Amino acid sequence: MNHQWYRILAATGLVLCLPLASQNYGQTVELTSFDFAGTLSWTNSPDITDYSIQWASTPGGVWTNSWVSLASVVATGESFSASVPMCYRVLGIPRTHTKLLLHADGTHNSTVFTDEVGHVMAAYGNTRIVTNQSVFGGTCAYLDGSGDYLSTTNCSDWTFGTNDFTIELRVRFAVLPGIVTLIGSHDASSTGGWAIVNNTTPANSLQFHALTGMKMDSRITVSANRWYHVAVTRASGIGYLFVDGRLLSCVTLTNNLSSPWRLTLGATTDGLQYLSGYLDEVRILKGYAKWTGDFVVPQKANRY
Ligand SMILES: [Ca+2]
Repeated sequence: MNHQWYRILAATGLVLCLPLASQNYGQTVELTSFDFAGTLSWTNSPDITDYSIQWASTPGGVWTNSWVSLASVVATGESFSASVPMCYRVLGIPRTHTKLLLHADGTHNSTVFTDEVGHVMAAYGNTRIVTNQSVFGGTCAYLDGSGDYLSTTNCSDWTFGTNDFTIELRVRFAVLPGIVTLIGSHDASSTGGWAIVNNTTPANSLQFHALTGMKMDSRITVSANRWYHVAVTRASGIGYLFVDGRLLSCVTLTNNLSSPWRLTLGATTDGLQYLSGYLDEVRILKGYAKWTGDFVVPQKANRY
């Protein structure tokens, strides 16, 4: 993938756009204007998802991610205001990496869950959309902890092999009953697959499990009745576990991650480890690691 960087000399009013050598991330977008009052505008490419802006004091300097990531750009353009560093770089993720994107938006008590990628998402038990909680869109999924979960069929989209990936979701626990599977292609009675779980060892700690057991542990004790952003990524054989944008575990993770079962949210594939709580804004990127260090939790719903 190519990206372009844009050097903006505010003092003189010159705008220079020079292509750089290809990198693994980033995508070309068209810088359309800079008003020299701190607003940068560009035109979206339709097949690009997340945008973020980086800046550096020189074109060859260290690019900084400290600006807010623009996870969702719903119009044909976006502007962003900030103070005026010398050099900007606008990055995005090719849409083809997105394998699941579930906003859990809809009418109250609906059992229709739409994956923007197109996977059929079946709701089991009393799983439904509710309006009394939400991160984005005014609604989310509610699971009552007894027989409720969401599921798709088996699909190679959940088989990451040894490549990069990103799994992210929002969860709000209504109660903390014990071990809970938030998302995974994982059977509790055997080994294999992968899952993000809330485990009881240690008490109520968010973890990433794969193959024969726990691979990463956040080592925090979660609470009920508040939203968490949970993310797991792998970049070049290194696994990262984040809670609310904080990197809490980082390990060598070179395992070949298969997907021997269907994908489930809120329970294991064999109907155990039920979640009592809420899920919103679930996304899987295959072949792309969105984060490898602390980040600002996205402030908008993701765009497909
Ligand atoms: Ca939502």
